[in-house]
Amino acid sequence: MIKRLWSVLIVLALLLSAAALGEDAAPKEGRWYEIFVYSFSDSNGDGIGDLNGVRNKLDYLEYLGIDGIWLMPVNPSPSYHKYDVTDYKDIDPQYGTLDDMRALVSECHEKGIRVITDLVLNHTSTKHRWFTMACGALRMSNPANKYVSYYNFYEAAGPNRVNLFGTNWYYEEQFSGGSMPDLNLMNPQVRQEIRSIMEFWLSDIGVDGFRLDAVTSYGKDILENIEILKWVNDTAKEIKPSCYIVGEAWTSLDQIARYYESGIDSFFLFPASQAEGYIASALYAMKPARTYMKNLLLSESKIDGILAPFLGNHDTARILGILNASSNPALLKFAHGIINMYPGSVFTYYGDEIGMSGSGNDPNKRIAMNWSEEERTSDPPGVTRARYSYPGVYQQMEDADSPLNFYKQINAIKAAYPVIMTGRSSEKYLADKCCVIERSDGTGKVYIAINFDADKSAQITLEGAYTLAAELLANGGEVTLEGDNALTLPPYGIALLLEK
Ligand SMILES: [Ca+2]
Ligand SMILES: [Ca+2]
Repeated sequence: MIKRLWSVLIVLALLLSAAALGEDAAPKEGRWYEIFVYSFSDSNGDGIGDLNGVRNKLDYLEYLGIDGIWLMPVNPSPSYHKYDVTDYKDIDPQYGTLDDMRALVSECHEKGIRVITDLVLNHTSTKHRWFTMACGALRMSNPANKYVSYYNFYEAAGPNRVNLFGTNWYYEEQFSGGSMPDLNLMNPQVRQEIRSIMEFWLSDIGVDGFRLDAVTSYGKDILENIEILKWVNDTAKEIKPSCYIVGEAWTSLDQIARYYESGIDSFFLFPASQAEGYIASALYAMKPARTYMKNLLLSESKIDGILAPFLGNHDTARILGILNASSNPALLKFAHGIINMYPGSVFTYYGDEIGMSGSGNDPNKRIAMNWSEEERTSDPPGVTRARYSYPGVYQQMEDADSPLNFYKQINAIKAAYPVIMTGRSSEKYLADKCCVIERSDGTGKVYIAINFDADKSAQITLEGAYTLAAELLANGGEVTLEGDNALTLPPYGIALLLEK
């Protein structure tokens, strides 16, 4: 009997450790999709996107073949974008309820989709209770009140300081001329609050991690920022070891590389995005393959962690306009193709997969997701230009050659060859307009061949023997591999090879 009990216990222990291993061993690299809830999908007819709207689109997220979604802030906030939070443990009523959020997370998990949410720690709303308590105390000449120490108050004016009306006090504020006061992240009481907020989201709601807003503004300098980030990371991983955290450090590659010292899993690879970024500049360079290869290898050599490349996000002009690709779907597809051949976690901003446009003021970059002409949310307030160059989702689903189906194909290939995401790169072949990257780690090895030429095929003769594993043809044509090593790639063609 005792012997049997022991064997049952051993089997149980094995099962438990396998389950724990399974969770912790899941690679953090993945295919991520950024959603602005306001503009994504409306479930209750008020015109504003909401959490149940996202739930209604889970089939679409599954169709895309992504590993996870990043929800821009969902907390109560007086602004449409919600980056100024008034309550870190609730959902903005425009978006729904905590129960809706729990349901969204659990339904995503059923489909194998991870969920991370924006965690805006640098500042709160002026309407957050902590700030109104602090201001009330200062107006009563009580600077010793604990909430005063939650923020950075000064008795003198200075840069990034806003006068507290009716007093001689000034508070630190960096982003909006007064409505987003900076928290004092060096204050242990503030950190206790943050620990409790992270416990709430990771344990009670069940999210899989966070996107950290504005980390370069956390403290007084980069050393302080890294120290705060290290604390955030250690605390979050203590609560949920498997959680994935990605930070917004909108700065140079060298500075981004330093931020990885905090232990945070990823920082967005801003130098790859936008008009001057690695992708757009490679596409317009005289020697695009050399430009692409150089920046890829440079990023990997400097960064010790998971890269997080992206073409654009809610703060940048959309890639469609940057590339002037409104009537050049091949170029749009190819841009998605080559950003996705970076290792790590590639983030796609909602709508970029269908070629949505947006530039100028912030709301223009956050217009309604184009499901169809009949099915869109209202645009966020302040939009001055909302134009759609490509058909909506439903129409693109029916067209095998659409940008949407090309993006879906990219994700399917990455699922079949996850070493694309988890491996590291080295140069196998390089010419001005075509290159072959070796991508490998302990789990496998693939060769990624890319032809950057918009008009001409590329002929590449490789050493060794290969088989053709997959192809991504942004501009049609055909890939051929003759005699195990003579590869022909059509214009804007990408091929995956395996060693024979
Ligand atoms: Ca709604
Ligand atoms: Ca700050």
